[in-house]
Amino acid sequence: MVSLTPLQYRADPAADLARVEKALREAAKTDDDFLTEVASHLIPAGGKRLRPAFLIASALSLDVEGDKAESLTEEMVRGGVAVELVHLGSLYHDDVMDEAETRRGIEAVNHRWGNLTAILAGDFLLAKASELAASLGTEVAELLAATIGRLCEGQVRELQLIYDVTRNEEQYLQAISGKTAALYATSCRIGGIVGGAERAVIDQLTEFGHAYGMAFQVVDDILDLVATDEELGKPSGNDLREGVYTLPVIRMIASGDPVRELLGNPLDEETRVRARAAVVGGPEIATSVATAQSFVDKALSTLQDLPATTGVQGMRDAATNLLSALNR
Ligand code: GRG
Repeated sequence: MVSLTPLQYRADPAADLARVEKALREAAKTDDDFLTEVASHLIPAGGKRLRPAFLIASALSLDVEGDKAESLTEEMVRGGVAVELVHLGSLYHDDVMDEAETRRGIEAVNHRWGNLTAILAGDFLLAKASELAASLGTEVAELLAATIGRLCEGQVRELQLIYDVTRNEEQYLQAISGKTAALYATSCRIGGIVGGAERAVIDQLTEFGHAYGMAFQVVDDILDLVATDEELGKPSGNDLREGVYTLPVIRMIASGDPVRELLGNPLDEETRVRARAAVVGGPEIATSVATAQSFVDKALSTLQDLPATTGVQGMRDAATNLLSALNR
């Protein structure tokens, strides 16, 4: 399976992430055994834990002594769990919308227990995230609440233009800014806040997270077209099937390519294969990779004047390596 490169923000981030993991499992527990089972379902199934990792890396970005396990505070762990719970809750809801059968290689929550249960368990995860965020102060609580709103806005922008062959680049970038980049930006911002960084640095970290998140989603969308079913762990060209026209497709349609005639409606299997082959064979994959690279460059430039701590180096490496997922 293709996986986007995880974040090595210190020599051994595993010990930090083990603390996040334990707290994450605790956060999904409740007095009701059934709700605990449903809310915990996707946690042991994997996931890269990128958002908590960015939060901790950001929190440690000014830690010039560097690389000390004891520098990880309880607040950083709680922040990491909060952003991962928002991500997880959004996956539960996303899988309901997509009628997904699998997620992280196991049966999706909606498929196993039905939509109503999946929606409620997703709500529960968001509630737990909010509770943890509130324990970190009103600024973090407000930030996380606003971010959940941004995710919903991004997703609605995407939904409004399903199967719409007139979807343009600006509309695409607005949607991914909300549905993906907002939570990366907030993860880095909360890291800066709980790490005690000064305001200007907190803003730089936030900008890094946003630019990284934009690059991440563009790469994810390219992979959906170019990777094989085995590499993705799900059928490739899924976005085309669902009528979500991503950057390469938008550009190909705008160029006047006849692929437009194949799109605009739900596709049968044969047409999806043809449409995907057309996009993969066109120049728009390379120009979209260049767009992802420009977001990576932007992310790197925001970190330019920060000290070369292991936290900052890890964030730089994660951004630099992002496009390597495409060189399979
Ligand atoms: C209720 C918070 C909330 C949102 C509702 C459904 C929805 C609105 C938004 C969906 C947002 C969404 C699914 C965006 C895609 C994000 C994304 C890139 C997911 C994949 O992230 P990875 O690769 O996944 O980090 P793992 O499994 O590694 O954690």
